[in-house]
Amino acid sequence: MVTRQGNETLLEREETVLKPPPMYKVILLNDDFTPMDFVIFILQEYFHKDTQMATRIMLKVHHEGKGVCGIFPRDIASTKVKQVIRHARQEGHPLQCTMEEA
Ligand code: TYC
Repeated sequence: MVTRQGNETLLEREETVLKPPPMYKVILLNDDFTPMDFVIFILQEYFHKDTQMATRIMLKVHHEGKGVCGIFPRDIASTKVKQVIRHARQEGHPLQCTMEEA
């Protein structure tokens, strides 16, 4: 960006002008079939939650229909969604995972 003060022209460094990258919430959705223990395992394995926090998030999803697992840049969020769905399907569970801009 260029600003003028009297006769002087100031050029700001580019990083101070660029917006931070958009961030995305990774969201787990409830269903009637995926075992609670598997959802807790997913939250520990892919989102680095301890047992207490993983259990808390799983129960929130179970009771309220959805819950946030974490907030990441777009590529990382997208990779996590794919990894979670692939792992769930490998185990025969219908667990759904999605992302939305934070
Ligand atoms: N509702 C599931 C059950 O009763 C548990 C569950 C929790 C499933 C969270 C999915 O994202 C989920 N076994």
